[in-house]
Amino acid sequence: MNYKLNFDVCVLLPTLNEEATIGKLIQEFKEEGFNNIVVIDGNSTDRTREIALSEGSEVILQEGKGKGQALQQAFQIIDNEYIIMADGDGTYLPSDIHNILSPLVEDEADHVIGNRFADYEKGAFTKLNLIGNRLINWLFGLAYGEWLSDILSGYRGFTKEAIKSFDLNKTGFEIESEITIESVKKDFRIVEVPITYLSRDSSAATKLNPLRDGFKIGATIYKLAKVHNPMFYFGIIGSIFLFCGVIAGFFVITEWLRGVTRELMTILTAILILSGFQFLIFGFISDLIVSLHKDTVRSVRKMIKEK
Ligand SMILES: Nc1nc2c(ncn2[C@@H]2O[C@H](COP(=O)(O)OP(=O)(O)O)[C@@H](O)[C@H]2O)c(=O)[nH]1
Ligand SMILES: [Mg+2]
Repeated sequence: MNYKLNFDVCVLLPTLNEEATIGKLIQEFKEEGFNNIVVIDGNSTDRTREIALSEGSEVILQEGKGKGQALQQAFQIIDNEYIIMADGDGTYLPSDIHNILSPLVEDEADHVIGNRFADYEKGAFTKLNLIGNRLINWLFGLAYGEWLSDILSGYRGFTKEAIKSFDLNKTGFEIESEITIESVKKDFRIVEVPITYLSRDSSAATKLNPLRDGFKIGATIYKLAKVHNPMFYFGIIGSIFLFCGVIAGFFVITEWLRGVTRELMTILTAILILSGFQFLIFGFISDLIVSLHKDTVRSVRKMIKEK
């Protein structure tokens, strides 16, 4: 089914030096029936803005730096009922937009993620990309209890209500994680749909550094879990302390069996194990507080809705 002009849709494309692909991309979205296209450009030094304008899209110059800042700025300005975002690098198919839009307009989702792992071209992901993505999706599931296949996808759709309620602070490539976390925290319905993922045009390099950005994304998922799943947040710290304590304790006992008493190591072992338990208990208590708080928020929401 084709979902087009009857709905108030904005297609949002963040770009940074994508002159090789942006023109064709805009043309193809128009062929699919979507004429309201906004390019948010990160001060490209090539002809990206010029091409985007000549293809009839609206072009906004981003004020700060990073894909995250660009999206935050665009989300504030755009006021359409549905917002679909995609990369400007031609790795996503404009024809897949119907898959993304359909759960939104059918009122089955508030946030739709295009799952790139459903169908990807050979070479679209490096080995490191594949491992990194798998790890990050797993960490996300563990921390937020929502087991998704592709939380880092750049092809997504949102309702206006969802977009306007997001509290976003990340300026770089952590933005996709932050958006997904915000959706889970605010109880929005997330649906994943299959899409096709192509490899990048050989003349344009990715702006993502897999190790540096991968690490930043992992750290964001972990840190933002503090107020959502404190048992996970403090549990990890507690487990590390306990693990070190057990290793130190093992050493102390084997030495003691040989007739040598290691006083300092014994003290260290005790501190590590006690601190580990403290963190775990702190996690349990925080978890209780968060659960109670969530119940209260739900009741308040229900009351507001029923009014
Ligand atoms: N406006 C803006 N867009 C950016 C910035 N960095 C990357 N992008 C765009 O965001 C999209 C995703 O970046 P990309 O390098 O393809 O990351 P990858 O898909 O994870 O390899 C592309 O369309 C980039 O041109 C930025 O700092 N500002
Ligand atoms: Mg890309």
